[in-house]
Amino acid sequence: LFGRLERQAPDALLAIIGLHRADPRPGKIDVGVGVYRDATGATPVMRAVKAAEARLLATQDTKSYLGPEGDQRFTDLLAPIALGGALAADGRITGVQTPGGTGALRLAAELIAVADAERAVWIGTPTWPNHAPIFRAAGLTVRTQAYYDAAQSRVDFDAFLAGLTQARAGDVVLLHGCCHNPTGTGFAHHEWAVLAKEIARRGLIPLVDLAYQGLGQGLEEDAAGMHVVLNGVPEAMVAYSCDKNFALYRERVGALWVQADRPAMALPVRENMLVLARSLWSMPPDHGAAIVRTILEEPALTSDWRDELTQMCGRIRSLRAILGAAHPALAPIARQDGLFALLPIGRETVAALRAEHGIYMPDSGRINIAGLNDETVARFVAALLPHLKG
Ligand code: PLP
Ligand code: TYF
Repeated sequence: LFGRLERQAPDALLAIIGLHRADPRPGKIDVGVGVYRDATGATPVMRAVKAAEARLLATQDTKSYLGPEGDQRFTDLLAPIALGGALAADGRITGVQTPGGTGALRLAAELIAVADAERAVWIGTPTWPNHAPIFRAAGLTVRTQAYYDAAQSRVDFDAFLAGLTQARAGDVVLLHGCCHNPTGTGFAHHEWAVLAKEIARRGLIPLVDLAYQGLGQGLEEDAAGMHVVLNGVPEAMVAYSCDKNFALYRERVGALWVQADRPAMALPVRENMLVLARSLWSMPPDHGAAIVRTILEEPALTSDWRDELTQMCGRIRSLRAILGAAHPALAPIARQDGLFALLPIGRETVAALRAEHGIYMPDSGRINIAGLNDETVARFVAALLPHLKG
């Protein structure tokens, strides 16, 4: 049986962690994998998370099974933050805990497939390399449409809208809710409104991947575009990750919300989500969701979490401002959001930066802004400038 298997390449983004670690040069810079780093290069456990873990250790009296929905109080407390108060109270929307944003995307894919396996999923390019494989793994057809104008380092909104005209009514459109991976670009507020109208008019179903809420402009701001879409269409899905905004990465914390077209459909939708979850992972891991629940149950912890997140977001924004001011070709970075930016350089330059300067990024030229600090950003820019045009 296993003799039939072919070799597989490792995840290119995760491989950079090992390459950087193996480099003995003291001044090496890791702008590879997308995790937040503080000014010392660490990805610390957040204060509120530590406090919540201490409480859980002291008070948790069972590890017995929950159910396929996971910690429902976690999902219910998270809903007003992700969806806003009005949508969180909307009887058409139902949500369950998932193993990270990846689990939410996979559950969404499986739900689409059981409802109608003929629906295609439309994905703007470029995107997170795991998106297409997740939908294909559920047996769905993935189609791509242009999203990014590399020459201008901005969203090509006209091309994205033109891409939607190719979709059939009932197809699913994947949207990054904020902090686009890998480009850092996003739709302007008026573009979200146009998009919502177009999606509704064409009978498409938006699936919003919200993996970085609070790391762009702020918790409320980062979800505002998504709210416009949810309010403008009958059916929608939200794949949410707490792994970045609570820095819980390996704990695998996320949620999937599905908006049905009428309240009576929320229950059948939910029952199907639970059946699918049972065969995918039976029930999601508890610890990370219990941490988030504990933080959101306690106003003092919630406010400390928000403060630390705001500070993380501020650090990213100030690094963006420094990069944007360094060269005209980098100026768009100052106007973009989140951890990522796509540098206007080719693979040869990526290889040269790695070989000559110990600067690690994927071949796409995507950088994790938070991999820099006030000292390394100057060296990074100095190494990069000779390779930029204009
Ligand atoms: N969606 C995007 C755009 C991401 O960059 C990531 C990153 O890991 C995810 C989803 C998945 O997040 P998680 O680690 O919670 O599975
Ligand atoms: O794009 C990134 O760097 C993050 C982290 O298989 C990540 O989304 C990368 C690859 C992967 C899982 C997470």
